[in-house]
Amino acid sequence: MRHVIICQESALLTQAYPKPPEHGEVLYLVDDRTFQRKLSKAGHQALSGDLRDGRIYQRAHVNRDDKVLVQVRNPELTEDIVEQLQHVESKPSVAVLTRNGYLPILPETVKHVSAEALVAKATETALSRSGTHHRVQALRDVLAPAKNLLILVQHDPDPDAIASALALRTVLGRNKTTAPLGSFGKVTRPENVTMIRLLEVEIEHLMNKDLAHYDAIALVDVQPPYFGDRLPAVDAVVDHHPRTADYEARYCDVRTNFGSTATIFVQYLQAVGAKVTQRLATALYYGLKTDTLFLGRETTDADIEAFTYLYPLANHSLIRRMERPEVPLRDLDALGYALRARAISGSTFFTHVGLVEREDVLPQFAEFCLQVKEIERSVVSGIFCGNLVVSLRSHPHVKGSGGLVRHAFGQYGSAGGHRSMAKAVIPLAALEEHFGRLNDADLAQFVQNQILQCLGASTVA
Ligand SMILES: [Mn+2]
Repeated sequence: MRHVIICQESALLTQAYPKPPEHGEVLYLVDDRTFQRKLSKAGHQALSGDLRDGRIYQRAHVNRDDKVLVQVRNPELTEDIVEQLQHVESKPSVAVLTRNGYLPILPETVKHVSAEALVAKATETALSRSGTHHRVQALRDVLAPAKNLLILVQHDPDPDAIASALALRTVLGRNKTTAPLGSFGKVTRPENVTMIRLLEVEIEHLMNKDLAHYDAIALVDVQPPYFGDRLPAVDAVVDHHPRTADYEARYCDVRTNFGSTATIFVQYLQAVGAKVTQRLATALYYGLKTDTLFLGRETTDADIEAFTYLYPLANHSLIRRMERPEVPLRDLDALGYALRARAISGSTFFTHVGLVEREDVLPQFAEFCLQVKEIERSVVSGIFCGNLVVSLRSHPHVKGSGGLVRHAFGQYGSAGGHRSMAKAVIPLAALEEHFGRLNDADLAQFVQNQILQCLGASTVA
């Protein structure tokens, strides 16, 4: 593959290819002998001649494997050159770089780029990075004096929060000793548990009294009102959720139009030219992906740019393992049995798996059962750590999963969720207090009855 650059001295293109690139050849075609000698002296291949005369293109053996870029000052000359290139027998790819808003008349196959538009886009990026760099500087100034900095996240931190915390550490040039990640709760969602295990992220479980140990607190993906009056003064807040109440923080960057806090941190990292490791990129990519439901929800250009930046840097096989946790071999038999012992009522699929080794097998299985033909809602239950765990999944158009599960099981344990995914965790002890001893068949029946009662249906086929 060869680039053929048809240009005059001072053309932007001669600056774009200052040295012969290592891969692929570059040939300059120019109309001025002095300029040609200058290019040759600099180590370039160059031919000179009348650019309006087809013979120069024959001499250069221009052909369909070439990529031809044209930039000359005179618009008529541009059109003449393109005309000559139309006569080359095996057609090369041709692009024209124009300036001063001039749009030459070109055949459809020849594409045109405006130098002004290119420059405008590049300068816009540089300007916005300069602005972001100022912000990062302010953030660093606020947090630098702290010997012990606490990076605090929600009670059950999600991938966006965890990734943002790691990114803040990188932006500040700190480590887990001088800037530990802390939460008053713990990670419970199976995917998130897998994420912190695979990426070796440590999250300290905090008690109120632990706060005295820190000289500064930074909140990521969350804001002070979330913690009630539990926190002393907060030093920095970086988040994308709407402000729910007034608060003070020495540094505050809240961007509600962004799909994730990870997006804000990608901009920080890019602005300061920080080295983004594969681990950090993987975390940020996963955070951005889960918070925006794979760019399907509340996504802005900034999110898409962050996604494009992170995609080639992230470890996708790790992401796969976070999204689709492995099924332990022992649980496979339970799943096989559960599939045969299914119950279907209308478009709702029920199955009870019994004792499982890993809790995340249940939502994964519920996801699978949702694929059964004509099924719109799947309810999978099982026993994990002395609890009856119920996982519900539904097609996107079947709403209200969270409400349904809350109605059905809220009185016995914790229950809730979103539109299309929900979960209940009920201590078996609490159930047996109500109903006496229960075997797996009883539990299966209990789950079905509770759900069907709430759905207003009564038959199980
Ligand atoms: Mn978030």
